[in-house]
Amino acid sequence: MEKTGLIVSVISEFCYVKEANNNVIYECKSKGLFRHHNQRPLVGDHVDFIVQNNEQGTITKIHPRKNELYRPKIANIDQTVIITSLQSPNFSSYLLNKFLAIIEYKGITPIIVFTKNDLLAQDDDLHHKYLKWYPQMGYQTFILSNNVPSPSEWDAFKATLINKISVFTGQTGSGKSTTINTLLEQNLIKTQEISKALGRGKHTTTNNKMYEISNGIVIDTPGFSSFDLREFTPEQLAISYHLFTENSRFCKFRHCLHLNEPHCKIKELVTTEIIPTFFYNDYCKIMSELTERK
Ligand SMILES: Nc1nc2c(ncn2[C@@H]2O[C@H](COP(=O)(O)OP(=O)(O)OP(=O)(O)O)[C@@H](O)[C@H]2O)c(=O)[nH]1
Ligand SMILES: [Zn+2]
Repeated sequence: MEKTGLIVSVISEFCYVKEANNNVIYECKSKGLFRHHNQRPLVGDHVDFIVQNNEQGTITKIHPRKNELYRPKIANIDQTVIITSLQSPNFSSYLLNKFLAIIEYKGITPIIVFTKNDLLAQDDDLHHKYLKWYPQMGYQTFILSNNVPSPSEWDAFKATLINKISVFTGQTGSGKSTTINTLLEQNLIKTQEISKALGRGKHTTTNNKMYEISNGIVIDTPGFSSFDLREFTPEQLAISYHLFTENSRFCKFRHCLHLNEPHCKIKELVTTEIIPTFFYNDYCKIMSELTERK
């Protein structure tokens, strides 16, 4: 019988497929066919599969992907939650903006979650200098603490996860796992650690961990420090952020890199404080990192 489902885990040659509209997970092999076409099933793939016996099956078709990431290997991501700690490790706008560039360039919606708000002193000017700018630039932003959770802020954050495939990313130690645990502990939400459902707990350390939260899938990427910039060109970086994508066409020069070119719309937006100076300076730093490498 042919079914459709979602790949929730890939462990060596096996794919674990959650059947659409229920919680049954089938252990499936993919037909050798895919290998010949250089097509490998990924977590997040929507697939057709045939069940032979019990909970074992064969994947017969991988549906077209709307996007895919290489590190971690995941397809059809709806959004990436960038977990950014305000202290220990210290806030780095440069690191956050690097994440944003890659995520936005791939057409994936970013959600910024600032964690460890409890460690920040009342009079800290981080908010004034940096944090307040992100929502002003149009980013969905949450300021949270796992130690002193504020219910309304957490509820608003949880609502963004409903029915979505969300990848949690961020610097190591920023609080990805802790934030997922806080979500799991809040009993209003339906939870299931998919790797547990697979009964293969011992494999989970080598894999991204997946959870069902708010009827969506949340993927943790432990020990994953930053995205790979290798596939990024300066021209792509120049149109990566949504404000840059929308406004680059008003630059005088096509393929303007917004550095020393005259009549650059992006630099004009910096002057008028639509784009904050620190954001632009980080952009220049990422750009020089890209061009030095070439
Ligand atoms: N004070 C405070 N500590 C936090 C908060 N969130 C996480 N932590 C602590 O920060 C440390 C790192 O958190 P993790 O959740 O392990 O970080 P991670 O991003 O999953 O790290 P990796 O698995 O290495 O990628 C732990 O000691 C947490 O207890 C917070 O909101 N406030
Ligand atoms: Zn420009």
